Amino acid sequence: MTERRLLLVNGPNLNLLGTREPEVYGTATLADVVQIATDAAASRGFVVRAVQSNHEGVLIDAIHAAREDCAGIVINPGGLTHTSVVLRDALAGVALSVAEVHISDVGKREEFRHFSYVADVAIVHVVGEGVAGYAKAVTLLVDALTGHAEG
Ligand code: CA2
Repeated sequence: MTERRLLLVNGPNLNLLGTREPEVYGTATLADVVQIATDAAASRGFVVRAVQSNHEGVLIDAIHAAREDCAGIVINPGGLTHTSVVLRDALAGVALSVAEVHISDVGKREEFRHFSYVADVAIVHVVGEGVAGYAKAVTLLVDALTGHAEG
C-alpha cells in the first residue's frame, strides 16, 4: 500500500442531508459526514478526499482518479446503489478495496432498496447505523488495508 488516503464518495441527493427526512437520515449534514469520516481516518493515520455529486459520470471519474493516489474507497452510492451497473463496473475496474455504507437500514425499507449492485464488489458493509456508520466503514476498511486483525 503506497498511499494512506481514502476516497469518500457520496452519491446523488446526499447533499440534502440535514435538510429533509430527518426521521430517515437524521439531522447531520454532508459536511458533518465528511468530518466524521476524516476524523476516523485521521485516528489511524489516513487522510480523506471527499466527493459528492448528483451526476453518475462525475462519481465514476473520481473513482477512476482514485487509482492514482488512494488505498481504498468508502462509498454511499445513494439511489445509484439500486440501479447502477456502470458505478459497480467502475468500482470493480479500479480494483481498490471498497466499503459500502448506508445511513438508513435499506433492508427494512421498500423492496427496491434491498438489492445493491455495489455489495459484492465491497469488502465492508455498514447499513442502518446513521452517519456514525461512516466512521465504522472507514475503520473497518483501514483495518482491512493494514492487516489489522478483527477483535
Ligand atoms: O440510506 C442511505 O444511505 C441511502 O443510500 C440513501 C439514498 C437512498 O436512495 C438509498 O436507498 C439509501 C438516498 C439519499 C438521499 O438523501 C437525502 C437526505 C436528506 C433528504 C433527502 C434525501
